[in-house]
Amino acid sequence: MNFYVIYIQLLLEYLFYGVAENVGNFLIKKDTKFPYISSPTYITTSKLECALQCQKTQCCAASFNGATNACYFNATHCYFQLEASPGWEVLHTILSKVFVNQLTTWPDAETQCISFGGHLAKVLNPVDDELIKNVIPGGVHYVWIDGSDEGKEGNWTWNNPVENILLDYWGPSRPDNAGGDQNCMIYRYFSGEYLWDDRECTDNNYPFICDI
Ligand SMILES: [Ca+2]
Ligand SMILES: [Ca+2]
Repeated sequence: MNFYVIYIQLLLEYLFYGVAENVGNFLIKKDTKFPYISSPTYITTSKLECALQCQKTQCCAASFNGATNACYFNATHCYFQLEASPGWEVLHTILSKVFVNQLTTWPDAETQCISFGGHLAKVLNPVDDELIKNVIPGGVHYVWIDGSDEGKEGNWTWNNPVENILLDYWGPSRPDNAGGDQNCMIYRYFSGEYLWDDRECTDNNYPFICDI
């Protein structure tokens, strides 16, 4: 993989003094929790490699351009309000939510997440919910995540490791176990927002999100 490290002093200035401004291909909004950004790095890679490389170097958020495979990430500080310009999307990788745009079954999604060094994404707190919604590209209406009730109908848990599901982001009247065999969890776009639904685990139709 080729890496090009670019230090952009302007970025520091904007984050110290500006609220929101375009920097190159980025729109950076100041985050009051983290007063400055340092050592931004530009690489050319795929989105997954962008996220994995960001994760390896403990960056908190990356911006990825799908047209050029360019990846730009911050090595030391998280910017929850960092927004990408058109054509770019923001990956929050230290909090480990990585969208993988391959349509597959729930078990295969988990296998692939394991191959990346993680598992299907869990929602253990409201930040997880927000991060997942942030990494789902526009127009994608179904995305596998980790929950299932395969062990016992109606007993929903996170897997790997097994944990109780403490939050409730279920969609209207969900889980409904429609057809009698819906045992795997998905984020689904319900008229304006992403909420949980249960689907057949063998549906070979959905991208997924890993915790890596
Ligand atoms: Ca079920
Ligand atoms: Ca359902």
